[in-house]
Amino acid sequence: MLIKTVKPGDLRESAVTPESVYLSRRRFMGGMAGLGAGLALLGPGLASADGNAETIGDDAPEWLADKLREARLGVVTPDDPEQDRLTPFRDASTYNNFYEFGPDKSDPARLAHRLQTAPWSVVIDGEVNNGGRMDLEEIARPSQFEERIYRLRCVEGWSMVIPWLGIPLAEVIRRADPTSRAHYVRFETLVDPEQMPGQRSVFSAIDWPYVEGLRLDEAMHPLTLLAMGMYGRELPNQNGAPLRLVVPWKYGFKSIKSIVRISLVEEQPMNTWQQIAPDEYGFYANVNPDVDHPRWSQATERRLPNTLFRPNIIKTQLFNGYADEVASLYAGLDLRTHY
Ligand SMILES: Nc1nc2c(c(=O)[nH]1)N[C@H]1C(S)=C(S)[C@@H](COP(=O)(O)O)O[C@H]1N2
Ligand SMILES: [Mo]
Repeated sequence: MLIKTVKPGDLRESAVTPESVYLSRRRFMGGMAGLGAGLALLGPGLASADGNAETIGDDAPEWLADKLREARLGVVTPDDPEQDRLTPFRDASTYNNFYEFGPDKSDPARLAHRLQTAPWSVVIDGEVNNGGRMDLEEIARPSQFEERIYRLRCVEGWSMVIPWLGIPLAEVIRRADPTSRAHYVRFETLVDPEQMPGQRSVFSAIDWPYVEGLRLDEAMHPLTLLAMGMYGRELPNQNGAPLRLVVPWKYGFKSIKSIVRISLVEEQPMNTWQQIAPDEYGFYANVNPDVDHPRWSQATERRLPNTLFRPNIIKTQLFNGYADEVASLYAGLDLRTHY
């Protein structure tokens, strides 16, 4: 698998983008992109060409619209030019898991528009020398936004390819200046039953807030992204606006949405799905075709969009195809017991 990292000095996307991705981007553009369109591809045209996505700046605060516009292409997943075509924005923004808005795939798109995403602040605390409550803009301002085209593999057995926009989590953590006791990072989603109907449901098994965690070295890995946009625009609320984690080599449940707290901690945090069903969901949750879920195989996945006549079942790859980049993080760890 090929991951192309673009150096800050590279300005012409067509010169540095692997052919397959460049083609997928052109397909996504509906044939509107000219060769050598360069960074213009990352501008509002990318969003509007799709016909579904809104234009950057419609809803985003001005500072965020500027950051999204200035994004450069970072890391992409060009593995297979047919399989790894971008998932249409419409599928990525209507087929969601976001239990705060309900258990059905259609609940978040239907109900998340209620969520107020500006102003938004995040508390950074725990084992840090430079923590505190920060405005989203304060968190984002010092970093260059990047576009990252990643696979997203849900533990339920479906997957997508999504172009995220955001900043490396490592930069935010570095600025918080962790102490020597910081070994893990713990994340929390907003709790607000008024805005999040799923949190009012008596049927939910989740003990809110939704919590996730990473080992510090996983959090500092260059592939780990804090996303504030996708498909050239701000994040739709149903995808975790205004700030969500994206860890492409792990099952989707690790990629926690609508984050309000990032804590550097000494002990391994208990994450929501492990708390609910520890035999089925662990802390690591690395994508692994050889370790089945107790109730289903993880050897294959259904790549969206699919139909009855084109089920689009593909082979799942170890670490979701990012093994070259991340396998060394797990040297000596038994992936069967540490699922
Ligand atoms: N706060 C919160 N984050 C969450 C979830 C959730 O229910 N609540 N679902 C997770 C799961 S199971 C998946 S597969 C991804 C889905 O992200 P998407 O809807 O943007 O595709 O979000 C993850 N992040
Ligand atoms: Mo998931």
